[in-house]
Amino acid sequence: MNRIIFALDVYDYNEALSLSRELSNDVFAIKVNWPLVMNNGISIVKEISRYSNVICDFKIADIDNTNRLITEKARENNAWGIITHSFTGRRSLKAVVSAAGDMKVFSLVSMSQESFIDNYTDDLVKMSMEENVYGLVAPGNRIDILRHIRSMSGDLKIIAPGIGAQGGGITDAIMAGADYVIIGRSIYSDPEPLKKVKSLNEILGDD
Ligand code: O7E
Repeated sequence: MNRIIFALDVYDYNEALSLSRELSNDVFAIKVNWPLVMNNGISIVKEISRYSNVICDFKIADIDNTNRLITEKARENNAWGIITHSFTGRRSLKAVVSAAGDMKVFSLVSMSQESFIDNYTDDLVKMSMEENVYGLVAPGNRIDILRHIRSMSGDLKIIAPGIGAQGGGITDAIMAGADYVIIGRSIYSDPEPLKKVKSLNEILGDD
């Protein structure tokens, strides 16, 4: 069992593929964000899905129809999961959930940096639960907020960024209720990414 979601925030095609191949057995999923897709196109999602679960972090935050169009592209390219904002409201969130099919939908309810979303977190958690998302994105470096979100969100999966480069501790985040931790720079900027992942898994007691 692995609880690390690797944030593959690089531009380069060869680097992305080689990191995906190298780390896929030791992470739960690989999160793909705009930098990689902007440089390589959406088909990079399908390529990486040959090695790992892929979560498309497209930070979807638009009207229902545009959300649907973006979600369908992720699905077409074999994504395992998709991350959407929820502050855009119920109609937008519904569009993602309905277009996602079997893909897991994660709704962001609080960021790893202070933001205006903090004023609405409770409402966003409630709405996300009512709309049957699979999980939430909550900050792994703001432990009180993470703990609060965990207490509200039943058995929804929580994935938590903010570990390492943004100051959060991996064990703290898991203890506060994260099911998975999202980690980017601390892994891909390390001279030995695989060794780094293995050492993080060891800290968590995961193999
Ligand atoms: O700081 P790093 O390098 O470990 O990377 C963290 C990753 O999580 C990076 O891809 C960033 O875009 C993402 N993230 C946050 O850091 N904070 C958030 O609040 C939310 C996300 C995220 O995944 O956004 C989903 C909308």
